[in-house]
Amino acid sequence: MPSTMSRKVEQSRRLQQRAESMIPGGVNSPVRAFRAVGGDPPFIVRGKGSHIWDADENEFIDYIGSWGPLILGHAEPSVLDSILAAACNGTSFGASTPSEADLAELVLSAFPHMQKVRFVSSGTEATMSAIRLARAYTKRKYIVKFEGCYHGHADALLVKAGSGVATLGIPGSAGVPEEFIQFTVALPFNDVQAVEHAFHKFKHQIACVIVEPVVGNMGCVPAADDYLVALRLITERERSVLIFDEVMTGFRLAFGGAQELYNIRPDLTTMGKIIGGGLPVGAYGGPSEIMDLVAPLGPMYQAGTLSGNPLAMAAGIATLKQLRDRKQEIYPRLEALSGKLVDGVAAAAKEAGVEFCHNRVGSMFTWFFAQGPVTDWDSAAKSNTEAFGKFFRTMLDSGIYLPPSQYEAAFLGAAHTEQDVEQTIAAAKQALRR
Ligand code: HOZ
Repeated sequence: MPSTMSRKVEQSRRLQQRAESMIPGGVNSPVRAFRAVGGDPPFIVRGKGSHIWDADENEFIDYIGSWGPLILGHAEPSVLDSILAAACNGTSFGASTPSEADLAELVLSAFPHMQKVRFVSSGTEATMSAIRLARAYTKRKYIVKFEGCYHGHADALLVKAGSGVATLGIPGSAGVPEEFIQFTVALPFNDVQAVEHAFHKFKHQIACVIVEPVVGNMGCVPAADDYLVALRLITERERSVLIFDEVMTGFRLAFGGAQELYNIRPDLTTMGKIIGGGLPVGAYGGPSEIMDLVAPLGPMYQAGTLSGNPLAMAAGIATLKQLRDRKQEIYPRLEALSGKLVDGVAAAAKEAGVEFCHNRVGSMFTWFFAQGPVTDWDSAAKSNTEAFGKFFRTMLDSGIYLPPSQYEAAFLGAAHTEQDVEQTIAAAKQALRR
């Protein structure tokens, strides 16, 4: 069980210093450096189920789950077996392997609007490619995205982006020439009028609207009632492509993602995380009418040496098969356990008189240190990030590993137990009282 108070940090601190001498910030993805919350980032050496251990042998209940992919938990036996079996046959060929169509079949079975899917190696590649495809299909230049949404780090998408960009308070990114973002229109999330206005202003010029149907990258922020319906209706009317970025929500909120949950069919869907079962993967898909523009069938070019990598396919297949076969059990349980956790901590905050609100959809959630409601980037940005940092550090010292940023969603998985949840609520009670 996780220790109740205070953790050893000597080994992690030594590893961080070593990494810092060679890797920018000592990390290969900025949020991991804990700049927004302070303290020593634990160096993780092992995970099993819902728990992870660091180099100082501290044990944590993990609510990051590798930022979403590990819905079945760490080192899940069927996923490991599948990866090992694939690895024994070789790790990469740069040629087609049978497992690519096996994973494609599973993905297409869950997302009825998709007739074809292309695998890439990350969510960034998936969204970047989907946008290129939308531009190829419509022969238009402008794209609409929403403030606080994050769709990877392609140049044109680093405009008012969420995730690490929001965490570090970077307005955009250095190194992105103005000309590269001149066709990116960033609008407030959950504001239908802003979308109508943009389509009026850029008449017949908007290739696509890309949206996280439940935002996970400014913390968890759900779409308001009928917002996604409005986006669907407007994009249809304007013959613009609607892209659901389901990198986080795909196979998490339901087997068929947010589009199943809300019963809305986008034109293109991007995915990542869960479909790779913890190995690097991304995907984009849609109807053949659009997907057949992708090379070699059509003129939209996109390629990758490790695309469709057999190990990633194996991990994804094992994960999706479990989710498919156990969906009647897994998703209702995720809903119930996440509800208990999120409400339990919210009640503790109320009792402690802390300014606090929460958002949750299924097993994605965020506790905001803000009065709320948090419905868009402006309201999320009102959060007291100092109070969040304090809460985060106290929870970490109590063996609870939350995302080290107010602006990243937390995830619960199938391996979490009632005991994990009770222990987390108890730790939060103490932390909030302080
Ligand atoms: N910004 C990523 C999640 N939204 C974090 C990825 C990582 O650090 O692994």
